[in-house]
Amino acid sequence: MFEKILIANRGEIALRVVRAAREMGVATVAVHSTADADAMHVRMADESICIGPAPGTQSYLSIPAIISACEITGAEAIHPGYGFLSENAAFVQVLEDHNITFIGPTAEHIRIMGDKITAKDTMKALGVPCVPGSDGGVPTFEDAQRVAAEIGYPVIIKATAGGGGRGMKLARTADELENAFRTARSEGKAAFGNDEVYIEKYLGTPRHIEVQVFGDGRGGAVHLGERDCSLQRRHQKVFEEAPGPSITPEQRAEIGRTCAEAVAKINYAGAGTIEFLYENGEFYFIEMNTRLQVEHPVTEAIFGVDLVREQIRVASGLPMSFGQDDLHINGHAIEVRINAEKLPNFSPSPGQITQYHAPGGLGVRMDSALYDGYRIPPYYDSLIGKLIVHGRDRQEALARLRRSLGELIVDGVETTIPLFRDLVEDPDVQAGDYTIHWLEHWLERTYG
Ligand code: MV4
Repeated sequence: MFEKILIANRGEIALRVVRAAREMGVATVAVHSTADADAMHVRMADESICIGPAPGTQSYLSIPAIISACEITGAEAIHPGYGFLSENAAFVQVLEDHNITFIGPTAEHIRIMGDKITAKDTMKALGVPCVPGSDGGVPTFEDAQRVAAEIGYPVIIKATAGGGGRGMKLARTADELENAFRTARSEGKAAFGNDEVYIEKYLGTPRHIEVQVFGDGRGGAVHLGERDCSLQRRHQKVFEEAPGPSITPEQRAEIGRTCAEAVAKINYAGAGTIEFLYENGEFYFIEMNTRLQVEHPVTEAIFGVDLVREQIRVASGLPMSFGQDDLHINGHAIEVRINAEKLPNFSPSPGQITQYHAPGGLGVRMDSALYDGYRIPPYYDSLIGKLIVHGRDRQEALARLRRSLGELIVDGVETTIPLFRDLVEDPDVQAGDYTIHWLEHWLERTYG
């Protein structure tokens, strides 16, 4: 096991990693920008080191600064959290060259999944069901016309370097194809320096279902069921739950086994998420994320495992502490993302916290780096906390969500807490009856 690891992140996820490491007897190094000198992750870690000025590009994204911090503190490994450098293959390559262990998959696996065409080709070859569409990239408009006619409209054009909703264009009819094709290409070129695109059949009313996988890097892998993350606004997840309310145990076992076998075959190491669109009882692969995700706690709650502990174990060369037969779902969990944002437009609301009170009690987990008097800096993501509730069933989880939202106090800034107090009362949410478009319609209806 490592003696000391460095956490190349901030906020609640940095704290999350400190907690797992401390329980394992592993010392932690926090890194921080000048704007984060008073941050909770800095206070809670065993040591800390300043890596640069406030903007993320000059601190949490600065590869030289982070490697220097590792060399100075003698940390043997880096946990990247999510965002920042967590899916940066070049960073992982540099760490390999410096003999610093990356707590995550190889640079090669990150590279494969970062290019969406290569990711889809790879998954298809591994037996994972994919959205019908082009076989690889579509170089010319004439190719696009041919493929779209074959699969039928509506189609969606996606930039291979995109993902998470960036660089996508819908063509409802043949009339719209040329514009969609050219726009997706030029946006891909402008945003990512890559104009390669691919085409898929557009699914109109799917759910976003993602399967949690975990590999040991030596051909062993398990799945930890799925999460339903359909409730999103502008490709930002807002409310996530596990298990998915629309997924049967038989479907879970089948898609789970398919995913675990796929990542086992490529010797994948660590935590990964295989994203699907789910419509009319069928799963269609869209992307794979090669990191720990924000919403991992709902999976932890229902399986009773610590995914960060497992990441650290596997990265240090130890075997996983559980196999597929040890993994059983217990109850239901829901996470809501508390952002420092002002409704109804979700505009950022940084500032000083005048009062913070976290909810508690049975089945309630609050992952947050907030404290009374903390100043939320304006430079970073607006996520300030995650409230995760767990119950014996979905009804109990919802009751616990309503109850714990009543206890939660975050004063001094605007937050998304009132949104969740409204959402939890909605009949569709209570029934688990929603698709990826439900929230945007509800917001329009509810807040105008
Ligand atoms: C799609 C789709 C419909 N059909 N692909 C958006 C984010 C990226 N991960 C993939 N996305 C979509 N891909 C096909 N073939 C609809 C979306 C989509 C979406 C997906 C998941 C969650 C929310 C979404 C909101 C709008 C569009």
